[in-house]
Amino acid sequence: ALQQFSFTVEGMTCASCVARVEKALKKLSGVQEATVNLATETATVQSIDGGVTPEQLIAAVQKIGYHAALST
Ligand code: 9UX
Repeated sequence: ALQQFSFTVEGMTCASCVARVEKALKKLSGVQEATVNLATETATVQSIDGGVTPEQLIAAVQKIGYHAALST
């Protein structure tokens, strides 16, 4: 089954930023879909059970230069 994660992504200023973040997320193990909303600064990821963790998703976003954190 799929699990869904949502978290905040800050520091994006254009549509290419969005594409960069989505691409980085989709590379991770088990990720089926990743959608980033620039206006709401939110990423939503669908991943297969037992795949990537939220911490790994956030680390991948930070690695390419954006600020990511678990939503509160
Ligand atoms: Mo747009 Mo984002 O020109 O890092 S790609 S600002």
